[in-house]
Amino acid sequence: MATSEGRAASAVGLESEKSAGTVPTHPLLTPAGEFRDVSRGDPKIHLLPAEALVRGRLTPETWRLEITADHTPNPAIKDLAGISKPLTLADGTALDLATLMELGRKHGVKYLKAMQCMNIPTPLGQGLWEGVPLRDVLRLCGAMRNVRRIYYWGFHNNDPKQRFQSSLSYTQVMETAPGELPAFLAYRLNGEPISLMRGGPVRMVIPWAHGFKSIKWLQQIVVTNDYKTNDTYAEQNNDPESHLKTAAYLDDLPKRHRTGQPIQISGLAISGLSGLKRVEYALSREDSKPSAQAGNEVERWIACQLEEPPRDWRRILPTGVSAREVLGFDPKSGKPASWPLRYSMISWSATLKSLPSGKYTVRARAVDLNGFEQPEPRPNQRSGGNALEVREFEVG
Ligand SMILES: Nc1nc2c(c(=O)[nH]1)N[C@H]1C(S)=C(S)[C@@H](COP(=O)(O)O)O[C@H]1N2
Ligand SMILES: [Mo]
Repeated sequence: MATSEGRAASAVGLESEKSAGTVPTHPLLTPAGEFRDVSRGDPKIHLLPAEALVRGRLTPETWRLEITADHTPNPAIKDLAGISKPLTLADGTALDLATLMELGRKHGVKYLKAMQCMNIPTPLGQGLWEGVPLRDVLRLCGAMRNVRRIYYWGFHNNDPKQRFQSSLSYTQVMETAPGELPAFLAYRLNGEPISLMRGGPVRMVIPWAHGFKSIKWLQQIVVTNDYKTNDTYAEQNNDPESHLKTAAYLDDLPKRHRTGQPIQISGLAISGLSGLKRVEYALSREDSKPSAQAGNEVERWIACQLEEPPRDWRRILPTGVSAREVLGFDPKSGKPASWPLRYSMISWSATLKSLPSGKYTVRARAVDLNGFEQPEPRPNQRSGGNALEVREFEVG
Protein backbone atom coordinates (compact mmCIF):
# COMPACT_ATOMS: atom_id res chain seq x y z
CA MET A 1 0.00 0.00 0.00
CA ALA A 2 2.76 2.42 0.99
CA THR A 3 4.56 1.72 -2.28
CA SER A 4 1.57 2.30 -4.51
CA GLU A 5 0.76 5.47 -2.54
CA GLY A 6 4.34 6.59 -3.23
CA ARG A 7 3.92 5.91 -6.94
CA ALA A 8 0.63 7.75 -7.06
CA ALA A 9 2.28 10.70 -5.35
CA SER A 10 5.29 10.95 -7.68
CA ALA A 11 3.02 10.62 -10.73
CA VAL A 12 1.60 14.04 -9.94
CA GLY A 13 4.93 15.54 -8.96
CA LEU A 14 4.56 15.27 -5.21
CA GLU A 15 7.18 14.31 -2.73
CA SER A 16 7.29 10.54 -2.79
CA GLU A 17 8.84 10.41 0.65
CA LYS A 18 7.47 7.48 2.61
CA SER A 19 6.12 8.23 6.01
CA ALA A 20 6.09 5.23 8.30
CA GLY A 21 2.99 5.95 10.36
CA THR A 22 1.15 3.23 12.21
CA VAL A 23 -2.43 2.85 11.09
CA PRO A 24 -5.22 2.30 12.03
CA THR A 25 -5.92 4.78 14.79
CA HIS A 26 -9.72 4.41 14.74
CA PRO A 27 -11.80 1.20 14.70
CA LEU A 28 -13.62 0.50 11.42
CA LEU A 29 -16.89 0.05 13.31
CA THR A 30 -17.77 2.68 15.90
CA PRO A 31 -19.66 1.21 18.87
CA ALA A 32 -23.28 2.50 18.68
CA GLY A 33 -22.96 4.39 21.98
CA GLU A 34 -19.82 6.21 20.83
CA PHE A 35 -21.28 7.93 17.78
CA ARG A 36 -21.41 11.67 18.19
CA ASP A 37 -25.06 12.51 18.56
CA VAL A 38 -26.79 15.19 16.48
CA SER A 39 -30.44 15.33 17.58
CA ARG A 40 -32.73 18.28 17.65
CA GLY A 41 -35.79 18.30 19.82
CA ASP A 42 -36.52 18.76 23.44
CA PRO A 43 -36.84 16.73 25.62
CA LYS A 44 -34.30 14.30 24.17
CA ILE A 45 -36.04 11.18 22.88
CA HIS A 46 -33.80 8.70 24.70
CA LEU A 47 -34.63 10.44 28.00
CA LEU A 48 -38.41 10.08 27.64
CA PRO A 49 -40.13 7.93 30.32
CA ALA A 50 -41.24 4.42 29.32
CA GLU A 51 -44.94 5.29 28.94
CA ALA A 52 -44.10 8.24 26.67
CA LEU A 53 -42.09 5.86 24.47
CA VAL A 54 -45.08 3.54 24.20
CA ARG A 55 -47.44 6.44 23.44
CA GLY A 56 -44.93 7.78 20.90
CA ARG A 57 -44.67 4.32 19.25
CA LEU A 58 -40.92 4.27 19.88
CA THR A 59 -40.57 0.72 21.24
CA PRO A 60 -40.01 -2.30 18.96
CA GLU A 61 -43.57 -3.55 19.70
CA THR A 62 -45.33 -0.21 19.23
CA TRP A 63 -43.31 1.18 16.29
CA ARG A 64 -45.45 1.93 13.21
CA LEU A 65 -44.71 3.58 9.89
CA GLU A 66 -47.42 5.36 7.90
CA ILE A 67 -47.09 5.76 4.14
CA THR A 68 -49.59 8.13 2.57
CA ALA A 69 -49.98 10.42 -0.42
CA ASP A 70 -49.71 14.21 -0.13
CA HIS A 71 -53.01 16.01 -0.68
CA THR A 72 -51.99 19.39 0.72
CA PRO A 73 -52.98 22.23 -1.66
CA ASN A 74 -49.76 23.51 -3.22
CA PRO A 75 -49.06 25.58 -6.37
CA ALA A 76 -46.11 23.29 -7.25
CA ILE A 77 -48.51 20.38 -7.60
CA LYS A 78 -50.22 19.88 -10.95
CA ASP A 79 -51.66 16.43 -10.40
CA LEU A 80 -52.02 14.98 -6.94
CA ALA A 81 -49.87 11.97 -6.09
CA GLY A 82 -51.73 8.81 -5.21
CA ILE A 83 -51.08 5.32 -3.94
CA SER A 84 -53.51 2.44 -4.21
CA LYS A 85 -52.73 0.92 -0.77
CA PRO A 86 -51.74 3.58 1.78
CA LEU A 87 -50.50 2.25 5.13
CA THR A 88 -52.24 4.13 7.96
CA LEU A 89 -52.70 4.00 11.70
CA ALA A 90 -56.39 4.83 11.31
CA ASP A 91 -57.24 1.67 9.39
CA GLY A 92 -54.67 -0.52 11.17
CA THR A 93 -52.46 -1.06 8.11
CA ALA A 94 -49.40 0.96 9.25
CA LEU A 95 -46.19 -1.07 8.88
CA ASP A 96 -44.87 -2.71 12.05
CA LEU A 97 -41.33 -3.86 12.84
CA ALA A 98 -42.08 -7.58 12.50
CA THR A 99 -43.41 -7.05 8.95
CA LEU A 100 -40.43 -4.84 8.03
CA MET A 101 -38.00 -7.48 9.30
CA GLU A 102 -39.91 -10.19 7.45
CA LEU A 103 -39.46 -8.11 4.28
CA GLY A 104 -35.77 -7.97 5.24
CA ARG A 105 -35.50 -11.75 4.92
CA LYS A 106 -36.05 -11.37 1.18
CA HIS A 107 -34.83 -7.86 0.38
CA GLY A 108 -32.56 -6.97 3.32
CA VAL A 109 -29.13 -5.44 2.68
CA LYS A 110 -26.12 -4.54 4.82
CA TYR A 111 -23.46 -1.92 4.24
CA LEU A 112 -20.82 0.12 5.98
CA LYS A 113 -21.37 3.84 6.09
CA ALA A 114 -19.76 6.79 7.79
CA MET A 115 -22.19 9.24 9.40
CA GLN A 116 -21.07 12.81 8.86
CA CYS A 117 -22.91 16.01 9.72
CA MET A 118 -22.69 18.83 7.21
CA ASN A 119 -22.25 21.33 10.02
CA ILE A 120 -19.71 19.53 12.24
CA PRO A 121 -16.10 19.09 11.13
CA THR A 122 -15.62 15.62 12.68
CA PRO A 123 -17.09 12.33 11.43
CA LEU A 124 -19.76 11.10 13.87
CA GLY A 125 -19.06 7.38 13.53
CA GLN A 126 -19.21 4.44 11.16
CA GLY A 127 -21.48 1.47 11.36
CA LEU A 128 -22.54 -1.70 9.64
CA TRP A 129 -26.17 -0.82 8.93
CA GLU A 130 -28.81 -3.43 8.08
CA GLY A 131 -32.27 -2.83 6.71
CA VAL A 132 -34.63 -2.87 3.75
CA PRO A 133 -34.29 -0.60 0.69
CA LEU A 134 -36.93 2.14 0.69
CA ARG A 135 -38.00 1.07 -2.82
CA ASP A 136 -39.04 -2.36 -1.49
CA VAL A 137 -41.01 -0.76 1.33
CA LEU A 138 -42.82 1.56 -1.12
CA ARG A 139 -43.78 -1.46 -3.21
CA LEU A 140 -46.02 -2.55 -0.33
CA CYS A 141 -48.31 0.34 -1.29
CA GLY A 142 -49.38 -1.00 -4.66
CA ALA A 143 -49.58 1.29 -7.68
CA MET A 144 -48.34 4.89 -7.42
CA ARG A 145 -49.46 7.84 -9.48
CA ASN A 146 -47.73 11.18 -10.11
CA VAL A 147 -45.06 10.69 -7.48
CA ARG A 148 -42.01 12.91 -7.92
CA ARG A 149 -40.64 13.09 -4.40
CA ILE A 150 -40.64 11.16 -1.15
CA TYR A 151 -40.92 13.19 2.08
CA TYR A 152 -40.21 11.60 5.45
CA TRP A 153 -39.84 12.49 9.11
CA GLY A 154 -39.69 10.92 12.52
CA PHE A 155 -41.05 11.30 16.00
CA HIS A 156 -40.66 14.88 17.22
CA ASN A 157 -42.13 15.01 20.72
CA ASN A 158 -45.62 15.52 19.23
CA ASP A 159 -44.62 19.07 18.39
CA PRO A 160 -44.78 20.02 14.69
CA LYS A 161 -42.31 22.84 15.33
CA GLN A 162 -39.66 20.31 16.33
CA ARG A 163 -40.13 18.21 13.22
CA PHE A 164 -36.85 17.32 11.48
CA GLN A 165 -37.66 16.21 7.97
CA SER A 166 -35.99 15.28 4.74
CA SER A 167 -36.72 14.06 1.23
CA LEU A 168 -35.44 12.20 -1.81
CA SER A 169 -36.50 12.23 -5.42
CA TYR A 170 -38.54 9.26 -6.60
CA THR A 171 -35.69 8.34 -8.96
CA GLN A 172 -33.10 8.34 -6.17
CA VAL A 173 -35.29 5.97 -4.20
CA MET A 174 -36.29 3.55 -6.96
CA GLU A 175 -33.11 3.34 -9.04
CA THR A 176 -29.68 2.30 -7.83
CA ALA A 177 -26.62 1.94 -10.06
CA PRO A 178 -25.13 -1.58 -9.94
CA GLY A 179 -22.81 -1.93 -6.95
CA GLU A 180 -24.12 1.28 -5.36
CA LEU A 181 -25.82 1.48 -1.99
CA PRO A 182 -29.60 2.12 -1.82
CA ALA A 183 -31.50 4.46 0.50
CA PHE A 184 -32.91 2.17 3.18
CA LEU A 185 -34.85 1.77 6.39
CA ALA A 186 -32.31 0.48 8.90
CA TYR A 187 -33.22 -1.63 11.94
CA ARG A 188 -29.81 -3.00 12.92
CA LEU A 189 -26.47 -1.32 13.60
CA ASN A 190 -23.30 -3.37 14.15
CA GLY A 191 -25.38 -6.53 14.48
CA GLU A 192 -27.67 -5.15 17.22
CA PRO A 193 -31.13 -3.56 17.13
CA ILE A 194 -30.73 0.22 16.67
CA SER A 195 -30.84 1.89 20.08
CA LEU A 196 -33.21 4.75 20.82
CA MET A 197 -30.15 6.99 21.06
CA ARG A 198 -29.13 6.14 17.45
CA GLY A 199 -32.66 6.63 16.10
CA GLY A 200 -34.19 3.18 16.60
CA PRO A 201 -36.30 1.15 16.35
CA VAL A 202 -36.07 2.24 12.67
CA ARG A 203 -34.18 5.09 11.04
CA MET A 204 -33.64 6.08 7.46
CA VAL A 205 -30.06 5.76 6.22
CA ILE A 206 -29.13 7.56 3.01
CA PRO A 207 -25.67 6.27 2.11
CA TRP A 208 -24.56 9.05 -0.26
CA ALA A 209 -25.75 11.97 1.85
CA HIS A 210 -24.74 13.86 4.95
CA GLY A 211 -26.45 12.90 8.22
CA PHE A 212 -29.44 15.21 7.83
CA LYS A 213 -31.09 12.85 5.31
CA SER A 214 -30.74 9.88 7.69
CA ILE A 215 -33.86 10.65 9.74
CA LYS A 216 -34.04 8.97 13.13
CA TRP A 217 -37.19 7.51 14.82
CA LEU A 218 -38.76 7.26 11.35
CA GLN A 219 -42.59 7.21 11.44
CA GLN A 220 -43.98 9.01 8.38
CA ILE A 221 -43.41 8.70 4.66
CA VAL A 222 -45.45 10.93 2.37
CA VAL A 223 -45.23 10.55 -1.39
CA THR A 224 -45.85 13.78 -3.24
CA ASN A 225 -46.12 15.34 -6.67
CA ASP A 226 -44.11 18.31 -5.35
CA TYR A 227 -40.65 18.36 -6.95
CA LYS A 228 -39.12 20.52 -4.21
CA THR A 229 -37.12 19.41 -1.23
CA ASN A 230 -38.69 19.90 2.18
CA ASP A 231 -35.46 19.34 4.10
CA THR A 232 -35.12 21.01 7.50
CA TYR A 233 -31.42 21.53 6.75
CA ALA A 234 -32.23 23.52 3.60
CA GLU A 235 -33.60 26.25 5.88
CA GLN A 236 -30.08 26.93 7.16
CA ASN A 237 -28.61 27.66 3.73
CA ASN A 238 -27.30 24.11 3.28
CA ASP A 239 -27.51 22.43 -0.12
CA PRO A 240 -30.13 19.71 0.54
CA GLU A 241 -28.85 17.59 -2.38
CA SER A 242 -25.17 17.62 -1.49
CA HIS A 243 -23.27 14.33 -1.61
CA LEU A 244 -20.97 13.16 1.15
CA LYS A 245 -17.57 14.70 0.41
CA THR A 246 -14.19 13.05 0.13
CA ALA A 247 -12.25 14.64 2.98
CA ALA A 248 -9.42 14.08 5.46
CA TYR A 249 -9.90 14.87 9.15
CA LEU A 250 -7.06 15.44 11.61
CA ASP A 251 -7.00 13.95 15.11
CA ASP A 252 -6.06 16.27 17.94
CA LEU A 253 -2.34 16.55 18.50
CA PRO A 254 -0.36 17.34 21.68
CA LYS A 255 0.62 21.03 21.61
CA ARG A 256 4.27 20.47 22.66
CA HIS A 257 6.88 18.00 21.49
CA ARG A 258 10.54 17.48 22.42
CA THR A 259 13.13 18.17 19.75
CA GLY A 260 14.31 14.96 18.13
CA GLN A 261 11.25 12.88 18.98
CA PRO A 262 9.14 11.59 16.09
CA ILE A 263 5.64 13.09 15.98
CA GLN A 264 2.75 10.96 14.90
CA ILE A 265 -0.11 12.65 13.07
CA SER A 266 -3.28 10.77 12.23
CA GLY A 267 -6.93 11.07 11.39
CA LEU A 268 -9.83 9.76 9.38
CA ALA A 269 -10.56 10.02 5.68
CA ILE A 270 -14.05 9.72 4.22
CA SER A 271 -14.44 8.38 0.71
CA GLY A 272 -17.30 10.39 -0.75
CA LEU A 273 -18.95 10.31 -4.17
CA SER A 274 -15.64 10.93 -5.93
CA GLY A 275 -13.65 8.25 -4.06
CA LEU A 276 -10.30 8.58 -2.31
CA LYS A 277 -6.90 8.37 -4.00
CA ARG A 278 -4.71 9.47 -1.12
CA VAL A 279 -4.30 11.66 1.94
CA GLU A 280 -1.45 14.18 2.17
CA TYR A 281 -0.11 16.49 4.82
CA ALA A 282 1.74 19.80 4.55
CA LEU A 283 3.88 21.24 7.32
CA SER A 284 4.87 24.85 7.70
CA ARG A 285 7.13 26.48 10.27
CA GLU A 286 5.90 29.79 11.51
CA ASP A 287 9.33 31.46 11.67
CA SER A 288 10.88 29.88 8.57
CA LYS A 289 9.96 32.53 5.97
CA PRO A 290 10.48 36.26 5.91
CA SER A 291 7.02 37.77 5.89
CA ALA A 292 7.55 39.43 2.47
CA GLN A 293 7.70 35.98 0.91
CA ALA A 294 4.79 34.49 2.75
CA GLY A 295 2.12 33.48 0.27
CA ASN A 296 4.65 32.73 -2.50
CA GLU A 297 5.72 29.63 -0.71
CA VAL A 298 5.20 26.47 -2.78
CA GLU A 299 3.48 23.93 -0.62
CA ARG A 300 5.09 20.58 -0.16
CA TRP A 301 2.40 17.95 0.25
CA ILE A 302 3.54 14.53 1.43
CA ALA A 303 1.55 11.32 1.05
CA CYS A 304 0.35 9.68 4.29
CA GLN A 305 -0.20 6.02 4.98
CA LEU A 306 -3.74 4.75 4.56
CA GLU A 307 -5.30 1.95 6.54
CA GLU A 308 -5.29 -1.22 4.46
CA PRO A 309 -8.33 -3.48 4.11
CA PRO A 310 -8.37 -5.97 7.00
CA ARG A 311 -7.20 -9.46 6.03
CA ASP A 312 -9.84 -11.10 8.14
CA TRP A 313 -13.18 -9.32 8.09
CA ARG A 314 -14.58 -11.80 10.61
CA ARG A 315 -12.61 -9.92 13.26
CA ILE A 316 -14.28 -6.64 12.24
CA LEU A 317 -17.86 -7.56 11.33
CA PRO A 318 -20.45 -8.61 13.92
CA THR A 319 -20.64 -12.33 14.71
CA GLY A 320 -22.43 -14.27 11.99
CA VAL A 321 -22.06 -11.57 9.30
CA SER A 322 -19.95 -12.61 6.33
CA ALA A 323 -18.23 -9.95 4.20
CA ARG A 324 -19.70 -11.73 1.15
CA GLU A 325 -23.19 -10.56 2.08
CA VAL A 326 -22.20 -6.92 2.64
CA LEU A 327 -22.86 -4.51 -0.25
CA GLY A 328 -19.64 -3.08 -1.61
CA PHE A 329 -17.84 -6.42 -1.22
CA ASP A 330 -17.28 -8.99 -3.92
CA PRO A 331 -19.85 -11.72 -3.16
CA LYS A 332 -17.41 -14.44 -4.31
CA SER A 333 -14.13 -13.43 -2.68
CA GLY A 334 -15.56 -11.46 0.25
CA LYS A 335 -13.03 -8.69 -0.53
CA PRO A 336 -14.02 -5.02 -0.74
CA ALA A 337 -14.81 -4.09 -4.36
CA SER A 338 -13.10 -0.73 -3.79
CA TRP A 339 -10.95 0.64 -1.00
CA PRO A 340 -11.96 2.55 0.95
CA LEU A 341 -15.53 1.36 0.46
CA ARG A 342 -17.64 4.15 -0.99
CA TYR A 343 -19.17 6.38 1.74
CA SER A 344 -17.01 4.74 4.40
CA MET A 345 -14.03 6.07 6.29
CA ILE A 346 -10.60 4.70 7.17
CA SER A 347 -7.69 5.85 9.31
CA TRP A 348 -4.56 7.52 7.95
CA SER A 349 -1.30 8.45 9.63
CA ALA A 350 2.18 9.85 9.07
CA THR A 351 5.29 10.35 11.19
CA LEU A 352 7.13 13.66 11.28
CA LYS A 353 10.82 13.20 12.01
CA SER A 354 13.83 15.41 12.80
CA LEU A 355 11.91 18.66 13.11
CA PRO A 356 14.06 21.57 14.28
CA SER A 357 12.73 23.57 17.24
CA GLY A 358 9.99 25.98 16.30
CA LYS A 359 6.28 26.55 15.94
CA TYR A 360 4.48 24.55 13.27
CA THR A 361 1.16 24.17 11.62
CA VAL A 362 0.18 20.95 9.91
CA ARG A 363 -2.68 20.51 7.47
CA ALA A 364 -4.13 17.42 5.84
CA ARG A 365 -6.16 16.99 2.69
CA ALA A 366 -7.69 14.21 0.66
CA VAL A 367 -7.22 13.81 -3.08
CA ASP A 368 -10.14 12.15 -4.85
CA LEU A 369 -10.06 9.70 -7.75
CA ASN A 370 -10.36 12.59 -10.20
CA GLY A 371 -7.17 14.04 -8.75
CA PHE A 372 -9.11 16.95 -7.20
CA GLU A 373 -7.65 18.19 -3.96
CA GLN A 374 -9.79 18.99 -0.97
CA PRO A 375 -11.67 21.31 -0.53
CA GLU A 376 -12.38 21.28 -4.28
CA PRO A 377 -14.57 20.63 -6.17
CA ARG A 378 -17.03 22.27 -3.75
CA PRO A 379 -15.44 25.13 -1.87
CA ASN A 380 -18.86 26.19 -0.56
CA GLN A 381 -18.97 24.64 2.90
CA ARG A 382 -22.77 24.84 2.93
CA SER A 383 -22.86 22.29 0.13
CA GLY A 384 -20.81 19.77 2.08
CA GLY A 385 -18.22 20.75 4.65
CA ASN A 386 -14.74 19.66 3.65
CA ALA A 387 -12.60 22.61 4.71
CA LEU A 388 -8.91 21.92 5.29
CA GLU A 389 -8.18 21.07 8.90
CA VAL A 390 -5.18 22.60 10.64
CA ARG A 391 -3.35 21.76 13.88
CA GLU A 392 -0.67 23.86 15.56
CA PHE A 393 2.17 22.56 17.70
CA GLU A 394 5.56 23.50 19.03
CA VAL A 395 8.86 21.59 19.01
CA GLY A 396 11.43 22.57 21.63
N1 LIG B 1 -35.50 12.73 13.78
C1 LIG B 1 -34.27 13.26 13.65
N2 LIG B 1 -33.39 12.67 12.81
C2 LIG B 1 -32.15 13.18 12.65
C3 LIG B 1 -31.76 14.37 13.33
C4 LIG B 1 -32.70 14.95 14.21
O1 LIG B 1 -32.41 15.96 14.86
N3 LIG B 1 -33.95 14.38 14.35
N4 LIG B 1 -30.51 14.90 13.09
C5 LIG B 1 -29.91 14.56 11.79
C6 LIG B 1 -28.55 15.03 11.64
S1 LIG B 1 -28.37 16.68 11.30
C7 LIG B 1 -27.47 14.18 11.68
S2 LIG B 1 -25.93 14.74 11.34
C8 LIG B 1 -27.63 12.75 11.99
C9 LIG B 1 -26.75 12.32 13.13
O2 LIG B 1 -26.87 10.96 13.41
P1 LIG B 1 -26.37 10.37 14.79
O3 LIG B 1 -26.92 11.19 15.92
O4 LIG B 1 -26.80 8.93 14.82
O5 LIG B 1 -24.84 10.43 14.81
O6 LIG B 1 -28.97 12.41 12.32
C10 LIG B 1 -29.97 13.06 11.53
N5 LIG B 1 -31.29 12.55 11.81
MO1 LIG C 1 -26.20 17.10 10.83
